Amino acid sequence: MSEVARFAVRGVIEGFYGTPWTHAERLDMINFLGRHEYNAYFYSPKDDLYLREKWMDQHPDRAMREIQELIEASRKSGLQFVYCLSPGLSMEYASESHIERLLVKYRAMYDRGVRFFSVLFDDIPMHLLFPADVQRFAHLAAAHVHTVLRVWEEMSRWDGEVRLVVCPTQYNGLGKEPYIQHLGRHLPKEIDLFWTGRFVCSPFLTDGDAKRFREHTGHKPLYWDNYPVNDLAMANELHIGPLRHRDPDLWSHSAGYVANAMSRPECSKIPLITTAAYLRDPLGYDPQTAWEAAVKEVAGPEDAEAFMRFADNVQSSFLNEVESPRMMEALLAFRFQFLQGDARLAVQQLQGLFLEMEQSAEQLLRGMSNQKLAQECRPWLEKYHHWAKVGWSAVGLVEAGTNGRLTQAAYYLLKMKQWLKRAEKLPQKVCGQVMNLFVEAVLQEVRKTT
Ligand code: LOG
Repeated sequence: MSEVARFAVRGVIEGFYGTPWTHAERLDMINFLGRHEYNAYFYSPKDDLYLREKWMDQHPDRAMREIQELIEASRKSGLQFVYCLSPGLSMEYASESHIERLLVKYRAMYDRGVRFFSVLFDDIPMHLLFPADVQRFAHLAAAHVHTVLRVWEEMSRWDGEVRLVVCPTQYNGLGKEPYIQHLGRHLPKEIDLFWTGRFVCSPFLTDGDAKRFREHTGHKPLYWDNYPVNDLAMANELHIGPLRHRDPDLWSHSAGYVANAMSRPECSKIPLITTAAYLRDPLGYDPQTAWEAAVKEVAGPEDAEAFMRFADNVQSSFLNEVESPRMMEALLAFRFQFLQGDARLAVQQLQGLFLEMEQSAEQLLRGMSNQKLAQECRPWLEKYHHWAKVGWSAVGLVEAGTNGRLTQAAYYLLKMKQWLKRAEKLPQKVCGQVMNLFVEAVLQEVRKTT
């Protein structure tokens, strides 16, 4: 561990819903994580049947061979491979044979060299599902305590050092909710608890909340940060912006930090590089600087500038409400300049902006040196391109209209509407509401003058 990297666990979890990473993507990611001073990779794609729905069944031979390779690759990259199981959809906690089956799965990984394990109880019903459980346990937390303690008891007897982390069913909030308090207070301190902060996707992670979590549960939280993950309701957002709003002292109040990644591994690398910068030096972390460096590294030096222009319009998420700051500023300046200053210059400047936008879109769409990145971003890039065309036609319309060239204005109006239709057909989030508002303002002017 480098001297300045102070979070004890610096991990990435493949913990999203949606298409799991391929074996090649995982190997590449593990290598990447090692280079960026992460020290743990949590293997837990929600859609891998053998980790959740079929948690009782052994992985098919091929998957087993691949897992073996991942374990080996992790070791070489200086990472712990963390094997996670999510049995809660069908586990009868009171059943000793279910506990046995769980242990058989973990043991198979232990025999292959894994020493870090996780039991995930997230995203399952908050109540007990089986009559035998209802009879035996007062509530879900009691059943989970029983299960984890049984697993821990067995694991601790295996000869090597093992580590266990549990994801509670209630994994966000204040830490004083009855379920998590019960869980925390009945599990030994060396078992870590995952926590996503106040919310599933927490805009802020603070020292104060971490301290309170510890007071209530008796455990320092192991942060499971739901960024950059963009699954389910967030699927139209591409989380390529930098990590923000994580307190600089979090490392001393937590058991570690684990980022949940996107099902798009190449795109994930951009925010994950910024996260690595935060983990390395939380106090000195500057999102913008880290972001620019990350884009340069992932997009490559030839495409970095164009990609940064694009990314500037694809940065909003629960971490950041601001979208398209550069464009926003240019549009405000345009309005002012057009109405009260030099209208011709105003038009020229805005035309320049949309032209630059179109050129960067075309450069990136034509083919980037990082083809995988281009492919993963494609729908967002297309929308970015369409917005450039919308903007370009809108400026043409304003210019022709205010200079009395009505046929030309009609042509631009038509073009603008065509491109608008194409842009709006794509559900991906690009430019937030900024372009829609601009178009609306232009259309209002058109209505006034016709
Ligand atoms: C899941 C996670 C998912 C994420 C974001 C946790 C602990 N579990 O609401 O697998 O990727 O939200 O949608 C989750 O966060 N549940």
